[in-house]
Amino acid sequence: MLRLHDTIVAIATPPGEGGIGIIRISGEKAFHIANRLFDSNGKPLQERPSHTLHYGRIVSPKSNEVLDDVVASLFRSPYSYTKEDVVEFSCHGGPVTLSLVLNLCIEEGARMAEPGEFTMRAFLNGGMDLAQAEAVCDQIHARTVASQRAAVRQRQGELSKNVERLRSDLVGVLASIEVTLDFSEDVGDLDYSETERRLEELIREMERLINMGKSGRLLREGVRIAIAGRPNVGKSSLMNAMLRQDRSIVTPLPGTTRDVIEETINLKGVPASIVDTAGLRETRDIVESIGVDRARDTLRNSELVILLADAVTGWSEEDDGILSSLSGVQVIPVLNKMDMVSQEERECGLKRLREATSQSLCLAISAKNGEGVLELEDAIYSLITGGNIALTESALITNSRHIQALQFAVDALRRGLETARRRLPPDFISIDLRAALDEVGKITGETVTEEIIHRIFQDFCVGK
Ligand SMILES: Nc1nc2c(ncn2[C@@H]2O[C@H](COP(=O)(O)OP(=O)(O)OP(=O)(O)O)[C@@H](O)[C@H]2O)c(=O)[nH]1
Ligand SMILES: [Mg+2]
Repeated sequence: MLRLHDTIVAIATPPGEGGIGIIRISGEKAFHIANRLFDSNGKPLQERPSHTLHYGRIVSPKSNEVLDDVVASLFRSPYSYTKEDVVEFSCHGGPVTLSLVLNLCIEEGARMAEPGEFTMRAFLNGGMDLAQAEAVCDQIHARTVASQRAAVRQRQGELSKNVERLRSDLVGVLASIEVTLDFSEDVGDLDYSETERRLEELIREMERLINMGKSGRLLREGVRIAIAGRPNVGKSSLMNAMLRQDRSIVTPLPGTTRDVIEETINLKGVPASIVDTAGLRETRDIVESIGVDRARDTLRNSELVILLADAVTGWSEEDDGILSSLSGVQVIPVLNKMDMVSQEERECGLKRLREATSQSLCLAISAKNGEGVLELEDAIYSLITGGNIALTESALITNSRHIQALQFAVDALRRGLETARRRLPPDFISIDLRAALDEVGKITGETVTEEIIHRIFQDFCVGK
């Protein structure tokens, strides 16, 4: 249930030690509670103007003990993040100090805030729409500059503006249909071909957004890229080359890597996890065989697998086995150790790789000296973004929830379009348009259920 009437409190800064730690209180009793703890030898906080700062001490009302010297920032409703009365204490940033001050606030009647509850209130009180609220969380979690930029743009309402435009166009079409239901003597019958034209246009525009979202999603959710291959082909060396750091152990012994090793890289703005796995082979070694099982699990759960083969030993039957175990996963075949072979052998090896994998895009690299690694990263980027080079500049839509809502809206509009084409009665069309309107409204939160709201804000941090 949405509880909007309690006054909530949380530590708004990350856990641990820091220069400053902030306690944030929001709700009807924020000023009252803050004032009970705050001693500045002056007027009570309730009588001070909004958007002012006050230096004072936090004193326990029960024991009179001084807990900290702080600065209180005052924001009066509706001019605050949550649109409610808000007081923030900037304390010394130690976890013990902060939890003592937090407890005092709770003793004085505040309730501990749930994750994202401040932002949820901002949304419910009309300070921002749902897409903007979700972008707050995305900005906090952003792992690359491109993801951060996309989140800021969405928080500033760029997506919302587009969605609003779609909504109003949709409402326009709906109105032109419904007016013929109510006042057909005055306005005449529905212009079916005009309705078809407008629906087709709406579908085109929505599909354009959905297509953008297919790669835009990567900025928010990232992508998992695993390296697979026989033992000793150079998987860990490639992992280290892509990380530009010696992360994974490399030795001349086959069976070196036994666990799944995962690290994040910034792939031209896309946050990507690179996963090194154990070399795939039948083995009696119990530790290694657990590693091989884990490798297989990882490969199934990755968006892209770099299938590494060895240029010196060439493509083998084992490689065939590995390839067939990867059916259903997007694979990029790569020939490693090209520094060990002649130009001619390399071309031969690549040709063999293309035939064996039936893929035209096969690359040769040397994980050891770094040759070809940048080209590999470029190829991976184009594969995962579907060739959308401008992704990081233009990502308007990044959230799967929004993409799905648009897809459902398109499905409904297509049904409506079909109805119009068959010249069925106008109220049949309007049912589908209403369904589409409902879906579009879910993006900005006009038509969203309480359950969805809770699910969205669950992923936030406490204090945001
Ligand atoms: N010359 C050359 N040697 C390489 C290259 N890549 C890897 N090696 C060598 O090949 C051996 C195995 O490399 P690793 O990176 O440990 O191979 P791996 O696939 O992770 O092996 P496992 O973890 O055992 O499955 C090491 O001696 C590396 O130095 C390369 O591009 N050129
Ligand atoms: Mg290894």
